[in-house]
Formats: sequence, C-alpha cells, structure tokens
Amino acid sequence: MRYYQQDMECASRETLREIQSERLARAVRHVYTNVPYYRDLMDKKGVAPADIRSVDDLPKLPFLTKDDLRKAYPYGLLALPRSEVVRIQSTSGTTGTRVVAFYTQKDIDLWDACCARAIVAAGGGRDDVVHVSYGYGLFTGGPGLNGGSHMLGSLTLPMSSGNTDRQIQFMRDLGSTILCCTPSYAAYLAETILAQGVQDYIVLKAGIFGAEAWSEEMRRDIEKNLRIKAYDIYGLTEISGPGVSFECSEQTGMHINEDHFVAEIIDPDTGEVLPEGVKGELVFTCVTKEAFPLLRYRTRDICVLSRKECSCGRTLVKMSRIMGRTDDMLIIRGVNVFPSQIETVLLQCGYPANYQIILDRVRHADTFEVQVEMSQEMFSDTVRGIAARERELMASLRAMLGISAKVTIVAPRSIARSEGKAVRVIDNRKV
Ligand code: DLL
Repeated sequence: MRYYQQDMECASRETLREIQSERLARAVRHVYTNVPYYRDLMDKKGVAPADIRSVDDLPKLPFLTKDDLRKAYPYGLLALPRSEVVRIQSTSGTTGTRVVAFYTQKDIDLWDACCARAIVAAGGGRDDVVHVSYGYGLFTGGPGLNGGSHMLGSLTLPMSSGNTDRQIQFMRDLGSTILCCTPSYAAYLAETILAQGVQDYIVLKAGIFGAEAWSEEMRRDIEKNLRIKAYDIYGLTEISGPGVSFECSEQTGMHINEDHFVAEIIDPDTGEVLPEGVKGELVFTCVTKEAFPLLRYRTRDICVLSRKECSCGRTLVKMSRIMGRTDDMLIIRGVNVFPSQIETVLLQCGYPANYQIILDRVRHADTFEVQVEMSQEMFSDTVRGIAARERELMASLRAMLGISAKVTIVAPRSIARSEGKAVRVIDNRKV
C-alpha cells in the first residue's frame, strides 16, 4: 500500500483548493454560530461568514493564539454542546493554565486517519507490528499513533513511554516492525539495544519520530543504529495532535494534511501572509473539525512551505523541519516547557525569580537543570536544609511541568545578571 487515502493525498491542486474552500466556508459558519468568543473577534474585525468564500479570503479572518486559549479556558472555544464531545487531550500552557482540546468521535476518526496516512507513508500496513512508545494519557502522541495504527489494521502495541528493558523485550518477542516515539527516546533505545548486544533479534524497519526538533545528524545515527528508515512527524494538541503533517519516502519535509488543516506562513511581527518559500510562522485553520475547530491558529513554530513536486506522488504541500519558535517555549524530552511555568512555581514556593535553565544533550538525551538563587533568609540554612529545599522544589516543578529537573539552589546574587533582558535559558543542545 503506497497511500492510505490516495484521492486526497494525491488530488490535483485545483481539486484540493476547491475542497478546502468549500470546507472553509462551512467551518467559518459553524464557528461564527457556535463560538461567541470567535464571533466577537470576527465582529471586531468587521468580517462576516459570507465574506469567506475561498481560501483566498483567509487573511480576512482574525488570528487565534495560545493567549486566547488561556482566556477562553476551559470551554470557551468549544463549538458544540459538551454532550457531543467524547475526548479531551491537553498540553502545557504558558502559565498554570494548560491547553485543553476537545474531540467528537468524528474528530477522532479524522485524526486517526491522518496518523494512518503517516504510518503508510513510512511503509506500514496490516502486516506490521506498530510499537507505540509515545506517552499515553493527556499527551496526544500515544493516543494519536495508536488510533492510526488501529484504523490501518496493523497490530498495535500500546507500550507508552519508559521501562526501556521491557520495551526491548517486547520488541524482540513480538517482532515490532515500526517504532513510534520521540527521536531522543529512539536514540536512547538504540543505544541500549547496542549495549545489550541484542540488535540481531530486533526486526524494526521504520520509525515515526516527532514531538520535538531533531537534526539530520540525529536521523542518520538512529537509522544506522536501529537499521531502520526514520520519518519525522509533526502536530500539536490545539490542531489535533501528531499527524498534522508527516514525512514520506523522500524524507525532505512533511506533507501537511491540507484537506483538514489549511496552512499559511506569516511574518510573526506584522501578521502579513508571506509567499511560498519564505521562512515564517506557521498558521493553521481547521476546516473539518467539529468540537474544537480553531481558525487561523498561530503555532509559533517557524518553518518554510514548499509545493515542489514530490517523488512519492503526494500533492499535499510540504513543510520543512521546524527551525525555531517565535516564543520562549522549550521542548525538553518531548515535553513543552515555558520559563513562565518555572517562574510561577518559584514565586509560589517563596523564592526570588532569579533562576537559570541549563539544557544539554548527552548522547541524544536531554539534561535539564534549574539553578535557583536562594533568598537572603535562606542563606543561613544548613547543607541538609538546602538539600531538603531542593527536593521540595524538584517535586513542585515536576507537578507543574510533568518532567523532572535537577534543582540546584545557589547563593543569593550568584546567577550572572545581564545588562538587558535576563538570560533565563542556556541551551547547549545542538539541534
Ligand atoms: O507534540 C504532538 C505530537 C506527538 C507530534 C507525537 C508528533 C509526535 P504538543 O505537546 O501540543 O503536541 O506540542 C506541539 O511540539 O508546536 C512544535 O513546537 C513541537 N513539535 C511537534 N512535532 C515536532 C517535530 C505534540 N516533528 C509542539 N519537530 C509544536 C519539531 C515538533 N517540533
């Protein structure tokens, strides 16, 4: 099988445009009628549903940002009664308020189909054993690839993350052929497999890795060590989850599932739409979703779009790797972290907000340290007292972020002050 839904994946540009335009007009009517928050934004901009007849009219619509999601938290952007909605997924927000997204059964079916397209593009089919080591739960990685694999009819192994020895044991015993996890976990698994000397018992052929940035060098390492082809996959909770775009055999960027998510690239400063091939901020409009159809959602991810012909036969537009962010979000071990979340915890725990986040990548795995200045009153604490405070702070940070950081409490005024903006993040990872 080369495609999962060939009619859409390989449609002519004109057909795709027509489908997008028709779906867009319908989505705008749906949102305008059912989401007072967005109706207000449209009214303020002086645009009515009747003004949106084709994708060319997209720039007339107002943008949505993570800030709008925070203001409308939790149900303010829901476009259907709660009784129609069957699932919630979530990811970090900039402060204590998390981002929540909602799905009807049809929304989940569409999302699963997008992930099935990604698995087929990576060479998957009904005979494969799809080993899903993304986290399950609020994070979309596990549920998304799990759903895609089910829909395709592959044998699905819902491993979730962690317990590396058991992952490898099952990989051997059950003959996993496609591995789905973050690229850093794939690299770690590869290393452990080599260290255990069991590589000859592993029959993986492909990997579908995303949720964080990774380099071409990292791809080559993983491919060599696991003897597989490694494919990138992109997505975000607000738009559905993994499978918004996926890589094909050409491995030169990710095809966006444009029949569901219409992409634009804008200048992050002016909001102006940029021509194809120019680097800028990626914006998505959901044209088929029922429960949580965000229109012109600013992802803060920076990339380039290309409609150059692809050797795989798909006509869906391709996005490059993510080249950076327009905000200060960090992705640490696949988890989104905002410095403002760390600040919130420090203030809640009575620390001055003088801190530094130090990131590194040791053998493809992220290290994450938070150095925090103690207050003057803490200065007289005993060494044991400080160690206890570090443990306490580690637990509070873990509760806020969902991942562990090494916490080091340092003397007052020992973190270098900068002349201008505070340097909160020292990121030594090379991506
Ligand atoms: O990370 C969804 C996902 C799960 C994608 C599994 C791929 C695989 P969020 O937690 O909402 O959702 O984080 C979304 O992660 O805006 C990007 O900044 C980043 N991101 C996702 N995929 C990639 C990728 C999931 N392939 C945020 N390369 C996005 C670089 C990625 N960054």
